[in-house]
Amino acid sequence: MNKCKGCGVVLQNEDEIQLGFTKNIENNLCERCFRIINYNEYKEVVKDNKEFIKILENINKTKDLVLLVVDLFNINKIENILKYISNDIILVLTKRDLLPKSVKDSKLIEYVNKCSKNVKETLVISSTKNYNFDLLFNLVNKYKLSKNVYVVGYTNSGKSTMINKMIYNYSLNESQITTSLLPNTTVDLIKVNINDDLTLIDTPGILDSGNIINYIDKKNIKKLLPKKEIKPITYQLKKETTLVIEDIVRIDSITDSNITIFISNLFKINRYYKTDKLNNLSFVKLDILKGEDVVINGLCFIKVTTNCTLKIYITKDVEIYKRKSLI
Ligand SMILES: Nc1nc2c(ncn2[C@@H]2O[C@H](COP(=O)(O)OP(=O)(O)O)[C@@H](O)[C@H]2O)c(=O)[nH]1
Ligand SMILES: [Mg+2]
Repeated sequence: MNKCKGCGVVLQNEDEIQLGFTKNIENNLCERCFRIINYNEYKEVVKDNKEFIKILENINKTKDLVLLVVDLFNINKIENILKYISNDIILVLTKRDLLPKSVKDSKLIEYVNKCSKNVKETLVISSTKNYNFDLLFNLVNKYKLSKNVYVVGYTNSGKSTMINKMIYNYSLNESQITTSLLPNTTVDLIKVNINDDLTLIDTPGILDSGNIINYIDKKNIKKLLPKKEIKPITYQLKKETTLVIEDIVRIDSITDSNITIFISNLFKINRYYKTDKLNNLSFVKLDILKGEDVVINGLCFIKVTTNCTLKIYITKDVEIYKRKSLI
């Protein structure tokens, strides 16, 4: 039984529609991975979180070390995963390169401090910048209980990219796992031998149904993930002023407000006074205190520096919540 080296699916050459199809069963990659890697074409796979929870339950039985990979832009929802894991955990906060350099790593680590007693260590990395990988590698070797170490987290958090960087840095093995902007790229468990004493096991991620990635078109999906460090934009808004981010979200300042938006620099933001743009979308109205952020899941976060009221219009299934300021 051959498995695809890109996504972990069992290869088959019988049914073109089903996952794992390849014309030649001797290939290393399924056709879907081949197309993602070579043509940036993506075929949607719908996965059920039940499957992912079953994987976590099986990981629990092993007692092996778990690397829980968390995208720094989606730092708040880790409890949903932690509740399934009783193994020792190293919490890996990734995509550091996208947050402003001025923010201290220690502040980010402090933010998630004591989220679970299983967490042995927390560190901040960037896979694209190869930042802190020696530290990660040392911690993995220090805490692993057998040669197997599982890598888990939300889909798109950066698990496969991190493993590829581990391969690049520390392994003679050359094969790479498929990564992409879109959810559900990794389909099944993939064992990656880093050396004789260490095997990293990649897993498909849990889907976050409130993430905007599930609800916007391909053109905008490409913009969601910034290519370089985010330059936050600060606005002092008079009441009845509105910010419109392309055709995706509308933010009304009901009171005067002072806000800083952390969003991919690829999106254009326009300011209006008394507009009716996008007011057909559903909305939430939030009273926000100084020292809080509003998170629009998967799109941006907004740091608020004076108490204010914002009304946010967006497609109804996208989750919006308040949290203690991250930065
Ligand atoms: N800027 C930046 N992007 C990253 C980093 N790690 C992963 N990504 C991007 O995040 C997206 C999802 O990564 P992937 O590894 O496929 O996520 P997975 O679903 O958790 O395996 C891809 O577009 C990656 O290029 C990082 O450290 N910095
Ligand atoms: Mg993956």
